[in-house]
Amino acid sequence: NLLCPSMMCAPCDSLAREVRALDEAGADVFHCDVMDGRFVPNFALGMGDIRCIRENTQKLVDVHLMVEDPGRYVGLFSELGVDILYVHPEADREVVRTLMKIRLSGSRAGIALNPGTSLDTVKELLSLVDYLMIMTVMPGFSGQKYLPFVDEKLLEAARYKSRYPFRLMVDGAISPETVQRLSGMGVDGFVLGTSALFGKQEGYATLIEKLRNG
Ligand code: S6P
Ligand code: MG
Repeated sequence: NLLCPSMMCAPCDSLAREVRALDEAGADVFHCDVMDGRFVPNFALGMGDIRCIRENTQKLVDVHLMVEDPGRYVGLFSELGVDILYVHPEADREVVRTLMKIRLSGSRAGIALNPGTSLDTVKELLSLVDYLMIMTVMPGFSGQKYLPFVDEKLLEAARYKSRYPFRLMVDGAISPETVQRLSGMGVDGFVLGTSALFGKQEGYATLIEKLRNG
């Protein structure tokens, strides 16, 4: 399982220190949410934050672009040394070109799908991606409730794994119980925010260890 702390949920006093603590505690991928106030009604991490995260870990760094026309920004993020770039097909009329551009830039390509987006509309993209991230909340905010109707899409996505080599990820309201349950359904990676990792009594190492070993 890939455990991916959602860095927009990290305490704000020292980003560099949080990154090093999460790295040491066993995090696999640093998940960086970027929002433009248009595709979603909110703003999130900026270039300076992502640069800081990149500079403080050797682990994988992903950027989840919740922006209109994400293809315009591929160069910007690949120059920062981001390992995985997620785009929303809902926000991109040229998504095939964008995914090819991401791979050409040397990063891994991912698509993120809103809860209401059917897999049927994107199955043609599955041979072009290394990661498929299914949103289990509407993108834009942390601290929301898990949308149970997405389970059916997760089962369907897991079946596509036998045909395409992508990793199946989930993002939104992922609790320790959800990690257990969805692992059993074939999910490979989990974005961890306020429901599983941040603002808890226990330290990162304990929480991550429990999430890994149930
Ligand atoms: C939501 C964003 C997510 C959140 C994450 C927070 O727009 O893409 O990555 O940061 O879902 O986790 P939680 O447990 O607060 O929902
Ligand atoms: Mg995200």
